[in-house]
Amino acid sequence: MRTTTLTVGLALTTILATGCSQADSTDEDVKAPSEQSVQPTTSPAVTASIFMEWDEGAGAVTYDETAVPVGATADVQVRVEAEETGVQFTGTGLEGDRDFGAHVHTQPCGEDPSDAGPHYQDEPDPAATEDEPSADPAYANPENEVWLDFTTDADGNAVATATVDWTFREGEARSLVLHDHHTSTEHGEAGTAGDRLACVTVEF
Ligand SMILES: [Cu+2]
Repeated sequence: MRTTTLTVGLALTTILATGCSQADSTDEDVKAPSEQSVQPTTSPAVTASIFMEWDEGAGAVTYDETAVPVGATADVQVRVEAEETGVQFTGTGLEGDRDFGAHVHTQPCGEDPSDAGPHYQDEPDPAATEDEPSADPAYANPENEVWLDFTTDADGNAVATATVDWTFREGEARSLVLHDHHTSTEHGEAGTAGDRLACVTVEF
């Protein structure tokens, strides 16, 4: 019983607010679009998704419907500016008053929570393997990875932001994973945050 047709991965491309400030004179309406000063892309790229059970093409998947109910929403904004990358997560309809860990991972979401792969690292940990992902605080830290831990309010809403001084390698950062608790920084456990509760596919 899945009535999810319209909610699959609503990817909202950024809409630039052009044409809002030109009401002063009708004579100016003939100005060609090319003459308007459109700034280069400082606007964030936005991926807006609604959590659902796994299905082919799902933009956001829940693996724990108590923490992340079907119908909860995720909005991920990515802004690149002067070699810095800012990521903002906004969630609604999540379990209230709850801690979550959250990181950018390397693979898109899948049916299995592990499908999202390990964390994206700016400088990859040379000791990491497929079976033993990086847990060395020298690499698994919020400067070398993107961590977006948050705590929801009583209504299940949350906003988390992170800024790093590097940019993603294209095609190598492809999801945001929500975890069971805030992220550990201890040696051997650095970067771990418990079970994977949900996943949002994002092309960072
Ligand atoms: Cu993670």
